[in-house]
Amino acid sequence: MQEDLPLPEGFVRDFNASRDIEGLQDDYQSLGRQLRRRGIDIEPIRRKVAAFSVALPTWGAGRGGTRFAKFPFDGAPTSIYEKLADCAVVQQLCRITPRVSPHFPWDCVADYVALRELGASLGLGFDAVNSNTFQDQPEQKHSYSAGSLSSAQAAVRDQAVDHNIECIRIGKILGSKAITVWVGDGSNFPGQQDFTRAFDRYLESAARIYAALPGDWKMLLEHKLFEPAFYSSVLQDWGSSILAAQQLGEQAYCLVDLGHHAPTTNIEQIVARLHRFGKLGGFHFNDSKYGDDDLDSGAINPHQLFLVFNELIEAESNAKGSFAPAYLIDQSHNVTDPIESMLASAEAIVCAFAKALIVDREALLYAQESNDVMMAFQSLRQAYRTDVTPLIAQARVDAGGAIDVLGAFRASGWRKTQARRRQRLAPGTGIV
Ligand code: AFD
Ligand code: MN
Ligand code: MN
Repeated sequence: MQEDLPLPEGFVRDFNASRDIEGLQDDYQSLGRQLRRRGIDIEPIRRKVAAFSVALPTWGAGRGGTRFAKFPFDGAPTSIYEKLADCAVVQQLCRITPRVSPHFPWDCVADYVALRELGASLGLGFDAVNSNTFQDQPEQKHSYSAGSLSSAQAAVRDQAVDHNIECIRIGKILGSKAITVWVGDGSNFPGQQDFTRAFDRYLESAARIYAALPGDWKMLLEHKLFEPAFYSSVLQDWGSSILAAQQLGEQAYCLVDLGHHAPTTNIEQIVARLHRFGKLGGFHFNDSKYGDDDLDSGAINPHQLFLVFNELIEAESNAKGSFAPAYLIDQSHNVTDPIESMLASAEAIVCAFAKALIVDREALLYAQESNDVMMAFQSLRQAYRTDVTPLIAQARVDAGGAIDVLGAFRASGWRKTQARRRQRLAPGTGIV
């Protein structure tokens, strides 16, 4: 498939040539010497960084918003086609986001074969599909106002199950290999819902979706502690999620969204626990200060992001069977240009990954086994303190990406060009 990349052929090359490529090479060599003094060869690390990837959310290309307002911006994408073009700009500049994760019915089209081909021409594949039974659609027969997969009404559950099975059908055409199911089911008042009967209804519906999975697919169960105004949610934490995944079967896994826990939750410990029982399905990366804020990954708590990746590197080194968690950026871009936030977030995520790769795991293990608290902590702290940005940038440039992703995006004039081409969205109607 001939790639029809959104930015002109040669734009990245010319941009890089106008920047200090030699300076970057010096910094990379210097980091290599620093790591060599620790007994670490930078080249295998660079190769792993070059092979790293994280998917982009189609919905992240559009304007996000709060419960109260959404403030559109000029040049915002107004269709899945324009979202794909924006995601392709991210990939063309950063080189580590080669897949998008679509969301239905927001991304429904008449021809999914053509959509898959358009994605391929833009250098994009399709990752997990996302179903949506947390909103009512205009022509929908039964409302989800009292729940969807866990609804007390069988007709509502049937409609929600059918929607998920339709998402699987679409995903098969797009080349996806997983479906992520997040439901906004729960209760607002004590007594509104019987906890057990609601969870049993959720499990029964999830089993019907699971039965429709192709043999090489995964079903990712995304738990979430609360929504504003909630008293309880049906799949509220990793405990309920692993119980459900274990009951559903070996193709069911737990999906950890970094914003879906009570503040102060030790998320990296959840990662270790889910992996230990073979149920770690993947992550939705974002950051938060108070709730499910969907802020840019690493913007608030980069240390937590590093600790999550430290557990992932540890898990991969003692993987039981395959280790292939799905990585997705799941953010809401309320005030920034979504492309800039996705570029910055992809870089923060791969930085955390690279820092976790340079943890001296032998020294860490030795310190842990000998109860040397300070040296165990310093094993992590030394890696976290290391500036890996030259490594990230060199790997990106070697892969044909930009030496400075935000500078390149702004120099491209992409958003201004799109503002002239794309329809202006009225306030409050920003595309989800
Ligand atoms: C919302 C939910 C959840 C889900 C995402 C996409 O909180 O994170 O994964 O929408 O459906 O952010
Ligand atoms: Mn999510
Ligand atoms: Mn969320």
